[in-house]
Amino acid sequence: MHKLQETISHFATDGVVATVRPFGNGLINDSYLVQTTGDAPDYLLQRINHHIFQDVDRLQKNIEAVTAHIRRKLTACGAQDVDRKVLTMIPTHDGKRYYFDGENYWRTMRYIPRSVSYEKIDPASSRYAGLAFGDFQRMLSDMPEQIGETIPYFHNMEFRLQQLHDAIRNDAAGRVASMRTIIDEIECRATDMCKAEQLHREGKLPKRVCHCDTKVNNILFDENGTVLCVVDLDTVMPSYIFSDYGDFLRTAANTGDEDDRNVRRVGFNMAIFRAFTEAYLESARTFLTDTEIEHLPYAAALFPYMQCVRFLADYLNGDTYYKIQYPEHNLVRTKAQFALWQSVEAHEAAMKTYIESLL
Ligand code: GN1
Ligand code: MG
Repeated sequence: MHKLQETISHFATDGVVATVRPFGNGLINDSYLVQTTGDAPDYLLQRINHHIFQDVDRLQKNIEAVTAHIRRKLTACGAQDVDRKVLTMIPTHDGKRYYFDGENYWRTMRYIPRSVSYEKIDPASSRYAGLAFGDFQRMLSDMPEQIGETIPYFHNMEFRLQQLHDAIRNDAAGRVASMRTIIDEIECRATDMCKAEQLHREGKLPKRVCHCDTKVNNILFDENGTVLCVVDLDTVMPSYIFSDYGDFLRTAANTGDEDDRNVRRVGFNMAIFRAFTEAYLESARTFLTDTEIEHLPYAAALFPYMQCVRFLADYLNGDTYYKIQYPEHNLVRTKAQFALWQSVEAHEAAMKTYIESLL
């Protein structure tokens, strides 16, 4: 039997497996679509990157807690089609949350039928996404289980800069000399960009349960263009609401690609910003503090900046974290995120004015 077919056979799925093929564009885990014959559901089989998610047991427990809580909420409010609005994890035949083959960790969930994800979306879909993230944060605000950080200091800007400094000091791939200009520009703005940690220390900014990987391609839409659910729940953890707001805009409001080789294509799309922000505030305004709202433009700039720092650190380390498709991929990503960050900052005043007009 083919290795992947053998792997899926350990899970308590229905039906007979017809095909297993690579799926999606994630930079961390590997995903496979498992198609079955007849009426049985299809599944998504994933190899968990355990170098990055080192406590797989904890990770899978978190996902179970989060999906169970969302399912209860949806059921309580009489939502239709609940199985397409929240992930269903499939246990192994012996009731475990994942399967370890001696080398790799695997998990399986139901594939949500008739769902699509996009790399690019328009203002109308961004509106749905804004409502969806507000609801997601609200639904998780009273989750009884305590969940911890699945990756310590994941969206902590001070920590990400620290990692960059370590990468510069080690210069493992001998690439630091060629990156001086961009490193200097990053450094100039470091204190300002660490404002979230500063506000948190001063007791002015709470942590809430957030998704922490709200890139556009982690949102599933139905055939009518409304949001079904947010997937890729590995990083659900306590964070500042800036995480979900900012990372969505980083990917959705970029006129170019995350790894665009042509930085002139990269820019901040204000129409997407407006549609998303209006809807997000509509849904999240009931629980956001004034400080959180006031810093949304900062959040929009923070995530391209943070991603630029993370891609650059990985480039300097010799590409050990993100999957790359060609040798300079992390350099191209760094420059594209840098360009996006600059464009977002250029729109800061306009963002502030727009947000004020909504309040
Ligand atoms: C990773 O797995 P994926 O591609 O959804 C990363 C995110 C980054 C993103 C950049 C665990 O997400 O934090 O923003 O790549 N996830 C992790 O594309 O590091
Ligand atoms: Mg993903």
